[in-house]
Amino acid sequence: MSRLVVVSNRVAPIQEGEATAGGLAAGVLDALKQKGGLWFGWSGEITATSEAKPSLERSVGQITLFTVDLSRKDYDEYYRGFANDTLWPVLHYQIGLGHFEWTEFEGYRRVNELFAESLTPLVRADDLIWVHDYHLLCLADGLRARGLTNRIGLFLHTPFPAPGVFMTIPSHADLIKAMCAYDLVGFQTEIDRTAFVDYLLRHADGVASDTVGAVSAFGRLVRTGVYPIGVHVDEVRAQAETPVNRRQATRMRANLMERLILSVDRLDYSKGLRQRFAAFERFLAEYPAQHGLVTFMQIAPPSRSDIETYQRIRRELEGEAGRINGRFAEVDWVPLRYLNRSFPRNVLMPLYAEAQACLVTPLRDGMNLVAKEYVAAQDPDEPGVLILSEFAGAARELDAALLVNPYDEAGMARAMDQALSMRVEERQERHQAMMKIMRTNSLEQWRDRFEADLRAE
Ligand code: GDG
Repeated sequence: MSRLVVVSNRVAPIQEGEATAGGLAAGVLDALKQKGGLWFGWSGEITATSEAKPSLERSVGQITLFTVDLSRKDYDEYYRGFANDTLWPVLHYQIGLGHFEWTEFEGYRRVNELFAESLTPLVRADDLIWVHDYHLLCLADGLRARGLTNRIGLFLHTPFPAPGVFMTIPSHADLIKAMCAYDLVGFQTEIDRTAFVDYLLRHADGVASDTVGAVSAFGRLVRTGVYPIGVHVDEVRAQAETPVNRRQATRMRANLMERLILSVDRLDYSKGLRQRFAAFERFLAEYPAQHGLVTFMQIAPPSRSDIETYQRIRRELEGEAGRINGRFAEVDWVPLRYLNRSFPRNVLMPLYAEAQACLVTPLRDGMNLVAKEYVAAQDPDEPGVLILSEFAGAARELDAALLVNPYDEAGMARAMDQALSMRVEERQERHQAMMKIMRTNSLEQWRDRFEADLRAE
């Protein structure tokens, strides 16, 4: 069987047994762990110049990692600029936060070309190439220009917005044309897939093909599909239950109040942390009976901290956490614990199991693996309650959660109260329903279905 070649922005920080704050990492590592293959990406190093000279980073089991370094200019224009300061906000419907510069778009294209140039000599004729995420929308175009006829697929971990939103990016037409060089483009939900197809049909002279989900555009046939990413449910529960892990969580838990509401997110404006803090404040104001009983713990490891919008959200949250605690805390009770750092996974999973409720309220999210991990970590006899944003991809599957609108502070406050007072039978019923879906849409399924579809004629 042909080899799998995985390409994603980063490779270096992802090692087995090491903490990582990105969902893609877990999925990609898993995809490669069993069958083996090659993984290519940026080393994380910034050097004087970018050179299309891939170096063998290391071999982990059956996986061989190749990386390239980036120059400061490339990093600034491609990664910090176009990918994270233009594409990321727009893909998450945050048009007002997006900032566009043509020079940065050129940097983005240049790095996609650099990846293509570096990867081409490593690829064998029958390799299957699986590219990940919004950093590399133009990679297949670069590989085709170098004569590669391999199957090349793209999986977008983020949402794909309605065409009108995507078209606020001045270079939208170039991006879409480049995306049509892929054979298969995979999305987390049907909403995202439909938005992409809609763009092709209405704005790119695309023609729907007889093959379901396929569109002819720019002289190529692009197939599209929906592949909701999942988690290893049994592995998560096992980690949550392991006695040695559990002891640490119990110790942490002992210092908190009776009821724990937990949130875990990369520190990112798309995760709706500001709105969530406001909703918790509303909850404290409207449900005084909960005072002294409940702790809301927000774990938020910093990410992309050299981008101004990320620095701003960090400052805002620090201020808000202090203000809310100042308003409600008692000498023996601090309602909000805001932890601006990451924790090892073997601490996080048992902590999920300790929490009566988990607040996952992004303004938009491709999927959101925290929601799925929380459900998987629960004791089936005494499960906690997931409060989930209707704008997270996960809400399409986990509709037995308490679904909320992250812009509705009062609604979220109500959901917190409902979660903390929900009877055990209802909690079990909701938990079972979600587990059933998660077992069907597992991480293995995600990987195998995408790979099979990419392979298929
Ligand atoms: C992108 C899309 C999509 C978080 N804090 C710590 C930590 N984490 C882990 C979680 C979870 C992962 O990071 C976060 O995954 P999410 O899915 O929630 O979010 P993104 O990073 O934005 O991921 C997203 C995902 O790709 C996969 O397709 O679901 O929509 O935006 O696994 O547990 N892990 C450790 N310490 C932490 O402090 N060890």
